[in-house]
Amino acid sequence: MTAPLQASPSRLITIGISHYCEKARWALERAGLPFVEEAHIPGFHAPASLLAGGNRTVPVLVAPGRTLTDSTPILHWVDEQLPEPARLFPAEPTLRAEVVALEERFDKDVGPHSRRLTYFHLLAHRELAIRVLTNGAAGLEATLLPLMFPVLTFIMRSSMKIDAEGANRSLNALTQVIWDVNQRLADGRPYLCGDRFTAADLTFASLIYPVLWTPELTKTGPSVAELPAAFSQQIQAWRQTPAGAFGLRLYAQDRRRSAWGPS
Ligand SMILES: N[C@@H](CCC(=O)N[C@@H](CS)C(=O)NCC(=O)O)C(=O)O
Repeated sequence: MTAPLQASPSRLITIGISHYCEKARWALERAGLPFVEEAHIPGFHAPASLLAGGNRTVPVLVAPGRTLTDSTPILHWVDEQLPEPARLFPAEPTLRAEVVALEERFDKDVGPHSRRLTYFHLLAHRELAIRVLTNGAAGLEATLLPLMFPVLTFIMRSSMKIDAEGANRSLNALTQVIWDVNQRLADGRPYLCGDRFTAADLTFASLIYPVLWTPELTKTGPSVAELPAAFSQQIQAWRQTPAGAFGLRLYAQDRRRSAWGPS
């Protein structure tokens, strides 16, 4: 199989560290579709999203002839460019329904919770939080972030209900999903929906990645050992579950794997 040629690259508007953006980025990279990422620091993403035709959140993909404002339609659009065996959503109806249901569940039950728990632990540590939020970015946004930090964190805390009670709810929600994924993997299957890498795997791994603190996050950010002790201990505990080990394996084995097979 050979990757198709796309006339002009798409624009992917992101928050660099966002896991929903990582989900879209992974799908695009896997399919070999050309895109230019415009990564922002939280807070600065909103005008960029709106100007690109989004509804304030990211990712937004400005593709030839279409603008997609949510990670799930982005995955479906990517799939339209791929032949069936390489697709994230298989054609076979039963398998497809299973993948769609899991993808939706992880969007709802992992994404908001891994984000809230991560921010709950990080935002209390100004220098660490600035390092993570900047994610290696330079330029005006990175310069302004320290000045805007108090306002930005106030808005983040109130809009995402980042407090001890919210963090506890998120801890419980994530524990439940990890338990369910452990059960699903107990029969030794290589992927969540059988023997094929699907949108369920990609969505689980990308949305859980902050609370596994995968190597993607340590490239420019702090190591697990540098994180607040309670957060670091939770990450270590989850890494040792079958679901956590599975998420790490997907990053090690599948994150750079092309949908088109070995090149
Ligand atoms: N359902 C959306 C969720 C996207 C989302 O929550 N994005 C976050 C970044 S992780 C965002 O833009 N937050 C900033 C905001 O709400 O203004 C998707 O799957 O794309």
